[in-house]
Amino acid sequence: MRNHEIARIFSEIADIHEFRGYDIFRIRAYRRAALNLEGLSQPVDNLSHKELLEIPGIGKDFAAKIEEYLATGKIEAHEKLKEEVPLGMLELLVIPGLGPAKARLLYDKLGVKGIDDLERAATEHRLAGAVPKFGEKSEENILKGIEMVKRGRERFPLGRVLPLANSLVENLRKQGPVERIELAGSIRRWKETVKDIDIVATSPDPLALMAVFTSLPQVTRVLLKGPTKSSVIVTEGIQVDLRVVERESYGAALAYLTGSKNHNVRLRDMAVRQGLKINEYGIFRIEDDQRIGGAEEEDVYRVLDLPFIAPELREDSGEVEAALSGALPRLINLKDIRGDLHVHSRWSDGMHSLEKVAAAAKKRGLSYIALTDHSRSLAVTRGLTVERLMEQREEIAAFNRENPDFRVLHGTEMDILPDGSLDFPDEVLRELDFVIASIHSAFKQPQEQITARVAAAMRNPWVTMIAHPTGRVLGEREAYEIDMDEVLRLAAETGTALEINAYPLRLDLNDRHARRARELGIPMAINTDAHVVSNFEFLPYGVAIARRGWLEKGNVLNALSLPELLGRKKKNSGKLSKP
Ligand code: DGT
Ligand code: CA
Ligand code: ZN
Repeated sequence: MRNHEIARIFSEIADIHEFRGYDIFRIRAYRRAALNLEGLSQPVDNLSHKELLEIPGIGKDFAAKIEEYLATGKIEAHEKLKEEVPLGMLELLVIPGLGPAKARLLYDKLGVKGIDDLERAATEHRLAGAVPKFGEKSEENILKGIEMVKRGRERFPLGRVLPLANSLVENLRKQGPVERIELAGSIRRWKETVKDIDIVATSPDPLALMAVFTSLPQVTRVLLKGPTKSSVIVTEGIQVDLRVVERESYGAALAYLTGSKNHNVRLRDMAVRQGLKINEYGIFRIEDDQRIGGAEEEDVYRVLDLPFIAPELREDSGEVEAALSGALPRLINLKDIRGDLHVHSRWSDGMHSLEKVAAAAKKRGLSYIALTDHSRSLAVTRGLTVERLMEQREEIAAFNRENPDFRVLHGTEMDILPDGSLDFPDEVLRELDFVIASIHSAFKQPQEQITARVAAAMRNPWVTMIAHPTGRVLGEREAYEIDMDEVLRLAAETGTALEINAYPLRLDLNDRHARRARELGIPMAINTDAHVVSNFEFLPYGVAIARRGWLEKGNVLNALSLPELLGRKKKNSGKLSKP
């Protein structure tokens, strides 16, 4: 959606304004407009001028800028502003712990104009003298941040690449000539980060298709153009490879290019032992080179007498053995998800009313949500006091009375405070339907301390679930030093659910943790943590991580019907949530 592109430009304008020391109200206005654009459920392309003005935070000036972007693909004011800041400055702003204001100080005092300057200054301990309250520890953190940003340049978060990849496939399908076309590689396996975009297709006129591909509007550079393979660089610097193959080879090529490499090696070895050869062109009998399949991907598994193995499992992490012994999991599907147990509204830092959130969830096919706004200590999110929590309870009860076909559970996303205590006392928690505990502060505590915080929360009989248990944000923040072995052990012991947070930059727990959680019988939940209704669209990412973790429907709390969910009990408590 272009909403996202425009939102990014607005926040970049805000950053530049802040770097230049412009008017704080103007900066806030841009940030607010950006946030509201992200939260919009329809594409801005479809909105009339009048409807644009109805978006909160969008006045005449911003509406004109949006229209300018839709018409020309850029915003002149933004282009001008970019010339006013040194090249490389904007790149600096993505480093955690370094906002526009600090970047400005470093520029003024040390002449830092880009990431390489910054790295040198931090290594030479010159930052501390330039920025107030900056010490050796901060310099270390900046260096870590630089490393993460540099690493992030090589692999891209799936959530940033997949929408782009889908739009490329859509374009090719429309402009053709194309018969069959699909994404392959790590994207098709839903790996959390990907190096590039791999596409496989068949076409009656491969050269014509390649000509369309290399001149798509997203393409910024053509690396290679041939009748069977072309490679281009698209916006954001991502490489895209398109392979056009013969019809009889499509399935074999798709399997080959989906990978993983190690999975394919296993299959090929098995094939050779049976006198067969599997490659990207097809499946052949070795003795006479006779083709025995390859048009369909299923052929590859069929000739080896294996059941079809879902792309998400193809990591050579036991899936071939499981397929051989009939022990493949019956993976959870998106349509199995019946509710979302982690959702925010404007009672705290969400953007929409309870009604709007519930309506959007229902439209996505869900039959219940837990409204889990933040708790009182998290002031930046306007966390709820006990008093407001009780007011919210009334609103939810009234809503449920009027909407018998959907259910809003009353929950909280309660902060686990730095000293390990919980933000609400048990008398309050026992009144709620669903209690999430999670960490939003003191991320840098040593392992023992931060693990003990989460452990204390799990031991509390009223805490149903730990949200985003490791705290990592891809490309922004590493996981806390938390001891996951201990967390998983205690979750199993207490019956506390663990979340797979579907927000594409979180995906927390990740696939490996999810798989261990399944082995330990820990109840899991796949939630969007929606702050705006468009976030419900992130659910497929969470389901994909669950599938990569071998989860079945039975492992996932929000695949239960509402009565089943409410009937569940936590091991160390009389109830999981209140019936
Ligand atoms: P990444 O790093 O996120 O791009 O991960 P993949 O798995 O997409 O890796 P990529 O793009 O290098 O290659 C796509 C697929 O092509 C890979 O999953 C398996 C296949 N492939 C690539 N290189 C080789 C190779 O040297 N040998 C074999 N057997 N297969 C390969
Ligand atoms: Ca790839
Ligand atoms: Zn949340």
